[in-house]
Amino acid sequence: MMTMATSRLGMVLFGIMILLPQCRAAKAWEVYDHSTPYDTEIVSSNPHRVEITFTDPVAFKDASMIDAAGHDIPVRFGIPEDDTLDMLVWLPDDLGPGSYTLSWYVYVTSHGHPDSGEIRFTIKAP
Ligand SMILES: [Cu+2]
Repeated sequence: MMTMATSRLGMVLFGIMILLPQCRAAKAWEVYDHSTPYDTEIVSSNPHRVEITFTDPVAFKDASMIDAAGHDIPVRFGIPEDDTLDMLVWLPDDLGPGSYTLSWYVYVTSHGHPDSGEIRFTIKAP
């Protein structure tokens, strides 16, 4: 009886482990690797574009940006067709000095879940 119970428990535990999302088992929920400019970077002029690099392939979802006052700054974004580890966000040409928060949203293809984050950067006054 004891053996039967133990083996059933084992089967259940094994089943749970298989059903756990890959990222949780591997503790790799976070797919953000780095960005240019990096989070909290202070740059001396408009960087014109932000490049975000991920550790695992992602599919594009969305990106948006606000200034220090919370106003929306229009941005254009995309993931290069042949490069699913990078997301590019183009900034307005007339982006002036100030602090900005760029939010990104992606779908992590190999993990089967969405992910998002923020990159804050500051353009120094001349
Ligand atoms: Cu994951």
